[in-house]
Amino acid sequence: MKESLETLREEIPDRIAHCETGPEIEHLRVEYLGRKGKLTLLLRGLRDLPPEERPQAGEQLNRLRRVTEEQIAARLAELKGREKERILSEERVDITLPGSRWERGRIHPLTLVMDEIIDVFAGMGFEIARGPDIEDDYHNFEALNMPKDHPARDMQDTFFVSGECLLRTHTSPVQIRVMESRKPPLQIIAPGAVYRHDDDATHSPMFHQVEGFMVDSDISFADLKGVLTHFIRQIFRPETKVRFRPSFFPFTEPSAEIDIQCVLCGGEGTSQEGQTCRVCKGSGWLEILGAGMIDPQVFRFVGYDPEKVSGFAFGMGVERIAMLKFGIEDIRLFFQNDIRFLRQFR
Ligand code: 2NM
Repeated sequence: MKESLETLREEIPDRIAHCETGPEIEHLRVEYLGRKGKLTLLLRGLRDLPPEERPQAGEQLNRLRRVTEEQIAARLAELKGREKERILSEERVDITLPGSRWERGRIHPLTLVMDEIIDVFAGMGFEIARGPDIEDDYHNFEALNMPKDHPARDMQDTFFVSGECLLRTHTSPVQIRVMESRKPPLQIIAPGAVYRHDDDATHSPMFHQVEGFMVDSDISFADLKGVLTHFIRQIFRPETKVRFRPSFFPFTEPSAEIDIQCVLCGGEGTSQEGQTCRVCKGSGWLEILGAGMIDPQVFRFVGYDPEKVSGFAFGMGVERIAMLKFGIEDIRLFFQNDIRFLRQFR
C-alpha cells in the first residue's frame, strides 16, 4: 500500500504535466480516479488494512485524490487558456474591413416596360382588367369574329388544354369578358401572358401583350390615332414619327398597323457606314402596334348595338417593345434568368 501510494504521488503530477489536450486529461482522470481507477482501488483497499493503519493511510490517499483533482483542473484551465490565446492571435478578425454587400434585386426588364406601358394608359384614364390564361374557344376566337372555319385561326398556333379549353393566344378575350359584363363608356387595357406555338430568336411560346379598347357613343379613328400617337411618344422619344398603315384583323374594321421610325437608324434605313440597318432591315420603319375600329360583329356578340356605340381597339407585344427600347436581339434572354443579363436594367 505504502509503495503504491509513493509511486502514484510521483507519477501523477508528471503524467498530468505531459497532457496536451482535453481528451488526454480526461483519459488520465479515468485512469486514476474513475470507478476502476488506480487511486480508487487503493482507497477501496483500505478496508483490508489493520484498523490502526487505516486513519493515516486514508488521510494520505484522500489528500492525494484531492491534490490530483486540483492538478487536473488546473492543467485543464491552462490548456483552455492557451487555446484561447491561440484563437485570439491566429483567428484575428479585422473589423475595419468593409462588409460584403447584400445584392439588391432588380425589376425584370419586361416588368419595367409593362409598368411603363400601363402608366401611360393609366394617365389617359384607362382601367386595367385581367382575365384567365386558360380560356374557352368562344372568348378567344368565336366572339372575336373568328368562327371555327376562319382562316385567321391558322394564323395563331394554339395550345389546346382539353375539350373547349385552350391557352389564350391574345388578351382580347379579357376585353370580351369586360364588354359582356359592363356597358359603355369603357376604356380599358388588358396586360398579361399569352401563348402561341412558336419558338425562335424573336418568338417565345409564352410572351406578353397589352391590348386595350375604348368604347362610347361616338368614338372615331381620330381618337385611335390621338391615343396611340401619344402612347408611342411617351414610350419612345417625344418627336418619334409614326405611320398608320392599312391592315386586316378579323375583329376590327378598318384595321391598321402602326410603325415608328427605326430606333437604330432613325428612319435612314442604313447604318452610318452605309450598311443596311440590322434592326429595320432597311425600311426605316418598325411595326409596333396593331389596331382598328371594333367590328360591328364583335359588338353584336357582347350584346352592344353597333348603331349606338363605336370604339377602337389595339394590341402590342411587350417583349418586342422591350427589345427595341433596350436593343435586345434574342427574346429568349428574357426567360433564361441569367443574372448578368437581368442586372443591366433599371
Ligand atoms: C390587336 C389589333 C387590333 C383588339 C380587338 C379587341 C376587342 F376585343 F375589343 F375586339 N381587343 N383587341 C385588337 C385589335 C388587338 O392586336 C394586334
